[in-house]
Amino acid sequence: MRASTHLHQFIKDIVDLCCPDNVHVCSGSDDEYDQMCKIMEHNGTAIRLNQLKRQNCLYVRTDPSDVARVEEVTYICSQNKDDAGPTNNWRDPIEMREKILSLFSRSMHGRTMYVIPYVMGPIGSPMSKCGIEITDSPYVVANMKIMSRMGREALSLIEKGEEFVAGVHSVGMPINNVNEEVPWPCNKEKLIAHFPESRQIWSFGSGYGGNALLGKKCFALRIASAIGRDDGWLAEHMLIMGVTNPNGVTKYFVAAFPSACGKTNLAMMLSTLPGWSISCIGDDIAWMYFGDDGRLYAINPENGFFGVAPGTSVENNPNAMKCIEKNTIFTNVALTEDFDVWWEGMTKVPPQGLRDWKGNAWDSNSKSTAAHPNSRFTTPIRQCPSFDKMGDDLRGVPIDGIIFGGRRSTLIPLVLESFDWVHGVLLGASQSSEKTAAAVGVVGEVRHDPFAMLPFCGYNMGDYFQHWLDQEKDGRKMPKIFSVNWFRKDDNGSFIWPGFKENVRVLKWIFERIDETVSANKTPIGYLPKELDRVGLNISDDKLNQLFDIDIDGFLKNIEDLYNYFNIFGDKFPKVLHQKLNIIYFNLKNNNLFS
Ligand code: TSX
Ligand code: MN
Repeated sequence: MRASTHLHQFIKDIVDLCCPDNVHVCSGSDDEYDQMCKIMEHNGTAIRLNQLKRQNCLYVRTDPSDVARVEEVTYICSQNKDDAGPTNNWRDPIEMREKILSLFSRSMHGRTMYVIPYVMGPIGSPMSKCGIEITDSPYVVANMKIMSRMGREALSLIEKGEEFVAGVHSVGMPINNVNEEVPWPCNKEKLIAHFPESRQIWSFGSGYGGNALLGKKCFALRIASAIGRDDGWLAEHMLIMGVTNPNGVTKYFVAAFPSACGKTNLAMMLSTLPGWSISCIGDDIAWMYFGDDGRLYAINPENGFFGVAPGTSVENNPNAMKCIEKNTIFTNVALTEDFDVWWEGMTKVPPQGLRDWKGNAWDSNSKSTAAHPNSRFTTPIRQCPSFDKMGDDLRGVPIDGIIFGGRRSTLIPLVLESFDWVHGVLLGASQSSEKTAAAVGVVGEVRHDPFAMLPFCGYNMGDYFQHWLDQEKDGRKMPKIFSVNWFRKDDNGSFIWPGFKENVRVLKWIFERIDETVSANKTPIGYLPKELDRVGLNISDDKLNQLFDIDIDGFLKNIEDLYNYFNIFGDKFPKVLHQKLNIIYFNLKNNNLFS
């Protein structure tokens, strides 16, 4: 039952357990992709979209109960409970294996079992890693073809003895009689179990997104973060972008944001500043290591975007709109009369004759949204007009800046530079975001989300903070660390900063701080800009000042809340971070505004 490192034994074990009717080892060819599309169309899972508007695109509706990641039933099954930590669900690996055996027993009966060999990261990169995902879902096969380097090359690496992360996925709906198939098979009972020590993933009951595309959150974040802890590198929930100045000098940044902060928009953004341009390496995950030259390098383990559709428009993210013109899978968006797609925020006025994500006729008087708030596009990264060819570089790109973001209507300034590495790590650990209407819960409530890794860290988050601190070593050129917040509001409740393309002004300041060509004010909370480039920007001095105003009482309360939050990590919370927080608290309290 334990997945052998030998592929053929692994396949045989899973066949014996899951009892599929057929086994298909994926080649990753375009013909095979077409075959998956045909199966989905035949089963009613997918509809082919209008070829003239969306060439080679599929429209998929999931079961209404299977629309998002299932964090409540996501487990880290380390030997010791303490290795999962206070932010993860833990189960004893032996108990979990028993549970898995019963769930997966005969779970693929009547179905084809697909064996997906894939590589996360550019093939040939020393940073890349192999995986095998066994699944009974053709939707997963098609999505994995877009999201990873899937097929023959991966298989040949594994057959030559390359280690791989073993993943088993079943929608959990065996077919006992023919004609029993439904458009979106899934199971009421769901389970996602990670075994960081034996590098295994078992996912049952859901066919959607991060639950089912095991290369993404399960492997590239949860399992990879645990491998990174052991082997001295970082697997992070970060976009990777290039910023090029008018002299043609490019610097690369990584940035971590909680959900609903527009991370994909930032990764693909355009620039309003003449001569400045932005390029995209990735929008979700970065694997990072320090090279022999002492610099930090990053690769994007992914090969596509699995982006949230609602809010994406020609105005907000023209590059994303270009990406999704062809070869894209749309899931849970709305369908137009002429077989195109639509979602809230795509255009101001919805088209006539829409069908919503559940297949019902929809108009603007309908109570629910036409597209599900978590509806998605799966699209190849190379279709992004701003895709940076360094994204294929085997060594990765050198990282000069690390950015931590959040959605905060008060307190947190537009941009701030940390005093040093330890303070930067504290900024990451302190990341938080206000809930939006798109998520369940109270709108405006502040949720802690350290490093935007809360649901994705595969080990104890206290150890994770220490692992970040441990990166600082003699001989290494540590990237500067920044905090950003596009979402500060004025007294009328309006966003102060225009955001989007204008964020390039903030990136310019960060770029020039790294180059040491622009000055800053030292304050108790970090370095703030003396001035931002505001040529061509219609914003008053007063408004600009509001973006950097330090509300001392509010900040002190914020820090008190952080002390409480960090208590959940107990002894694992690094002392130096606590000390750093004490210093900031002390200086604020004593009104030491420095300048
Ligand atoms: O993605 C966003 N970014 C980053 C873009 C590169 N969003 C959307 C977040 C939802 C997922 C933003 N929303 C950003 C932003 O920088 N800023 C805001 C807030 C905002 C919203 C609307 C306006 C301005 C700011 N509209 C006008 O000013 C007209
Ligand atoms: Mn993400």
